[in-house]
Amino acid sequence: MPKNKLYVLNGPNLNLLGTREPELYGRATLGDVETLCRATAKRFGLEVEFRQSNHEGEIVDCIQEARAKKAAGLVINPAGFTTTSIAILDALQTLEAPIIEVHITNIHARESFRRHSYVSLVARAVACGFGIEGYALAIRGLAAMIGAKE
Ligand code: CA2
Repeated sequence: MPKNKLYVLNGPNLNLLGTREPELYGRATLGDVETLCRATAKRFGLEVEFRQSNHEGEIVDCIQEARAKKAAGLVINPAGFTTTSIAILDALQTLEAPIIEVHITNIHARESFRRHSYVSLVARAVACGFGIEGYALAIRGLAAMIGAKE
């Protein structure tokens, strides 16, 4: 089976993108993010499994699914679980494929409690502060890491 599937996971409240706090998170919706991810991945011959959940255990299930399906890589915006979830960290630690962490905002320029990320312990790279373009950058970087050519 060819390893051409990327998982793009989104944590709690990201389903609200584009509907509230546009000054912080912009006006693009999560649907726009999905379209951007699919278009970027397609340039490298990659497919995207795009998910969002408000529930920690569901995100753990998605990570386990990515492992079982032998995903070529995983992009995750853990949102509010970034700073709290050892369960998500534990699940990510079982993956061999590269993991890229994305944050729409620059978490280092916000409240100090947003700065500590459990996910960063296992992420090969982090994109933060680029708005939704960070997802496209993450996929381009992942493609380079796994040798997928444009
Ligand atoms: O900048 C990011 O992408 C964050 O991961 C977003 C999280 C926040 O807890 C992280 O510190 C940084 C919050 C996601 C909430 O998404 C909303 C989107 C629109 C309106 C309200 C919330």
